[in-house]
Amino acid sequence: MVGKKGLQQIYTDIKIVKIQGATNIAKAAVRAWRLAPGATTEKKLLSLRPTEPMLAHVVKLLEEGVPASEVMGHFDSAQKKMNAEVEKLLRGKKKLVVMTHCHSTNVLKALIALRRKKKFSVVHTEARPLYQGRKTARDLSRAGVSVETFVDSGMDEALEKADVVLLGADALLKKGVVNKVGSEAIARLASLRRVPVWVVADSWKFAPKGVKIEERDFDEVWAGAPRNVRVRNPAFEFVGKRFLKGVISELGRKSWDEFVKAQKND
Ligand code: RUB
Repeated sequence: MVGKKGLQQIYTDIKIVKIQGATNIAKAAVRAWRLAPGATTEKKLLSLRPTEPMLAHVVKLLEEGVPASEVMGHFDSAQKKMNAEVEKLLRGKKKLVVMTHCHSTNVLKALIALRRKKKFSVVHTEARPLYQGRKTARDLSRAGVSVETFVDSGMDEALEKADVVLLGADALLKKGVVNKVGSEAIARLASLRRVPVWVVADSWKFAPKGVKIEERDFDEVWAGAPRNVRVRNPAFEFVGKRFLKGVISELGRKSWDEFVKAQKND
């Protein structure tokens, strides 16, 4: 009975974005599977966040019989490799300012690991309407990193200060990345300013067939909007590979095409 209640809680927390970000969602899926392995759990998990291929990848592995402990172990070992690659990329830079958007576990953990090796600061945007950027600011501040927070519409001001942009990813596609709405504008502006943009992401987010972009409840943006006003709330957007230097994953630092080549494309 306790298990069942715990399971419902996991579903609700994923749905209402209390559990948020691709890695945390995938880890929560493993916890749900441990409570109730089988087809019903699989179906329910897959229905919760359509823009999260890592969730689908993890569920497939569990369904094929890969032990939950092995799946969980992947996240930490992949993260360590990403941390090392981010350090290699950034260690030479003096007075480093890193820009990021929303909240990405892969980016955050890499930056927190970098903090032990060198001094840098972070500029970031809030990620309206759910303000996941504030979680980024809190996590970094706790780790002793100086942070400047900008409203989303101040992204160009933030970019003016940045030496590099590190974006997380929900889905890695053949032609670019799907990440939190706002990522595309940041990447386009960064390319005008010649600030390099790298995606830091676990390769389990690769989705060769693409993903459905989730549009969330309009109430998150404007509850009680006037009649004739249609409030739009797309949670994610696609950023083409031409705006990206490439992807830093557990497979190393690669250009987009090199990364895609290293994947199974079926
Ligand atoms: C979060 C978001 C993040 C990626 C990062 O969106 O877009 O950039 O999920 O993934 P939401 P990770 O808050 O709507 O889930 O955390 O694995 O780095």
